[in-house]
Amino acid sequence: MGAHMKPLLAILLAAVLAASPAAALDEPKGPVILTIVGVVAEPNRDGSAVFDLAMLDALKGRRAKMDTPWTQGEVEFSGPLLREVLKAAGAEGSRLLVHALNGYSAEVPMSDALAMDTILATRLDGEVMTVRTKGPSMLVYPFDQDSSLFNEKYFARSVWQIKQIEVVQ
Ligand SMILES: Nc1nc2c(c(=O)[nH]1)N[C@H]1C(S)=C(S)[C@@H](COP(=O)(O)O)O[C@H]1N2
Ligand SMILES: [Mo]
Repeated sequence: MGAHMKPLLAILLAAVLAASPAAALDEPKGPVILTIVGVVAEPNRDGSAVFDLAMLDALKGRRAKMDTPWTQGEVEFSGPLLREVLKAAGAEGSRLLVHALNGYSAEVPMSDALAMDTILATRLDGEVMTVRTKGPSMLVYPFDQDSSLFNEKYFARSVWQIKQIEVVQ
């Protein structure tokens, strides 16, 4: 092999090595709005997976128009699918403990993320949800897809002002 090939190989090797960490979770550039703790295989900060709004926006999401007990008339929630957030974090477990800023928490079976189009809504009618409007994120069930979900069992799991999701084995 000619000596002139070596720099090219070095560049290719560097490119391959640089590409591998891209599969892991990026570092948040903006304020952290969600922390996933517990069984997390893709941590990006102190063993946990932290997300800013841009990271959540980059994930496959859903927008859904629906009525809820907390809103007036039909509204549109949008945000990443919960299962995509969990996948990005490498979360593996049987249940989730969803903790809110106000101290409320709810236990959510992993199947609610995997078998349902639950979203971690970050926007209400296109506007970023602030703490004042039940943000920075809210667990929204697909009430528009399945009206049988419209009951107290799922209302109690509809945690708003989410701070942290704990993944339990
Ligand atoms: N952050 C947060 N989310 C929450 C709650 C809460 O207190 N804080 N209450 C839960 C319960 S028990 C129910 S039934 C629904 C509806 O609560 P509301 O009737 O007080 O609006 O929201 C759920 N999500
Ligand atoms: Mo409730």
